[in-house]
Amino acid sequence: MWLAPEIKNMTLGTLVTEARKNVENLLYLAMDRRIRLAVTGLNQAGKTIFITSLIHQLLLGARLGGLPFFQVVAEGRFQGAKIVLQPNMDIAAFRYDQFIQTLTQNPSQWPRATDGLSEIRLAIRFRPTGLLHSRLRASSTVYLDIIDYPGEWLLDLPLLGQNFFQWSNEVFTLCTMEPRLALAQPWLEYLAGLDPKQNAEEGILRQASRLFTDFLLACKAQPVGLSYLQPGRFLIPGDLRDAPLLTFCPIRLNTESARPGSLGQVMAERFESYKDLVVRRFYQQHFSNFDRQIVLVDVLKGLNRGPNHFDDMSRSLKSILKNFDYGRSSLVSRLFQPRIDRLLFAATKSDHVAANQHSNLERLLKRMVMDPVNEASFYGVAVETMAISSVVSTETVVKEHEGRRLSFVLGRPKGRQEDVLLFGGEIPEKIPKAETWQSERFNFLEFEPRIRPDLADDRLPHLRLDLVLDFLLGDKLT
Ligand SMILES: Nc1nc2c(ncn2[C@@H]2O[C@H](COP(=O)(O)OP(=O)(O)OP(=O)(O)O)[C@@H](O)[C@H]2O)c(=O)[nH]1
Ligand SMILES: [Mg+2]
Repeated sequence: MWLAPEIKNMTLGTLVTEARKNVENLLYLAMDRRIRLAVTGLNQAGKTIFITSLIHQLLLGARLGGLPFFQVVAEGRFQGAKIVLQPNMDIAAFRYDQFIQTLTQNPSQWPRATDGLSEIRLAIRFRPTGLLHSRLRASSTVYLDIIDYPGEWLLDLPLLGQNFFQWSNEVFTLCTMEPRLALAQPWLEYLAGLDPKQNAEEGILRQASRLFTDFLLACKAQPVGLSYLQPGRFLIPGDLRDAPLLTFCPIRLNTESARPGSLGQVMAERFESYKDLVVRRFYQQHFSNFDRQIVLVDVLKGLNRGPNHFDDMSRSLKSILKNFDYGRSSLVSRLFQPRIDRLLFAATKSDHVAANQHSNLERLLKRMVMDPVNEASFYGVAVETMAISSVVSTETVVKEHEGRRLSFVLGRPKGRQEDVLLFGGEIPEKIPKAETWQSERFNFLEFEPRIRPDLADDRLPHLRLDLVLDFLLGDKLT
């Protein structure tokens, strides 16, 4: 009898556990009781802090009056939330406990950048609305599944729609413009000495991919900070460091095919293997079947870095979003092909600017994501945009200055020892034209977390996470 290799290697016990897990998941799905939330964002957009604060607000904030606009809470129907056993045995647990500890210790710190995949499942218990429901069941439970991952890996998704020839051409085109042009020189010079038709040798492959990786890392590093960088595992290899899968780079091929055993052909082969074994697998296992999505965007960082970077960030977001399935969801489609039917774009870290700037921040984000919003709305998806803050680390202080009332931000900028009062500047409501975007036009600072251990009310302060929860989950908690 033919058995898939992954089944052959399982013991009876594991098979039973897997089967039970699948039946359980199917049951929750059928009862519309399982929600897979896609938390999408480029690196450092604020995913880990958002997930941490979201969990914290559900576990604690709801009871402490921290979610006034989350209807299920406002209506007194929220009974509580709990972290429960996660669905997959082979994925690291999202370390909520560690992240909260890092944030609330004295001095408080932000958790480090993520370097692998992790997941968490929350059970949310509530009293359903409506007479019929209330008589049948005193309470209902919804399971919320969330995964966290390094933002760099997201940029691999667009590779699925390209072959090696197309991808190489795209990279070379991008490298004709600054800041990539200068940073790519050592790699491009090495490539100039190679012929794609020559025999492939491991030493050459390794050196070419090392120089290409150095180029990607230089593009990512401050102060350059580009986003559209692929393949993602070259930046955060996880357990694939030095694997042949990560030992290739774009090369100038004149045609889409090359002689077997040649440098060009081996590079193309490795690129395809990378797509199959890393990207497709990751996509199928973890990036499909979402019901709801929040896209976190660090708009302020984009503004700080200038027009080229802003475009780079927008391009990255657009090409990532093309890889998700959007559409109105019915019970049948939920079972066989779940689709995202609610999509929220959120400008993160809005506490970096004074409260009177938040509406402009939201308007600017709306402009940035106009195309994906139109596309999703066309398919019947409910779409929203908001300016949020997962963990508020500043205060807005209004002061008279030369006869005008101005809003300032009070907080401890990153790397500083004491609080400072800053006039953060104004956020444009439209994307500024490149010619009016002089250097240093925007300089929004980043802040250290500011969680006062003496606060009687010991929940993390946030901005609009209750509205986020209501939009993303509210209709499932009725
Ligand atoms: N002030 C403020 N800063 C925030 C907030 N959320 C995130 N940050 C800042 O943004 C940084 C990145 O946040 P993370 O949540 O680690 O970002 P990420 O998207 O998980 O990043 P990767 O793991 O690299 O993909 C943090 O270290 C903080 O400096 C917020 O709500 N307020
Ligand atoms: Mg992270």
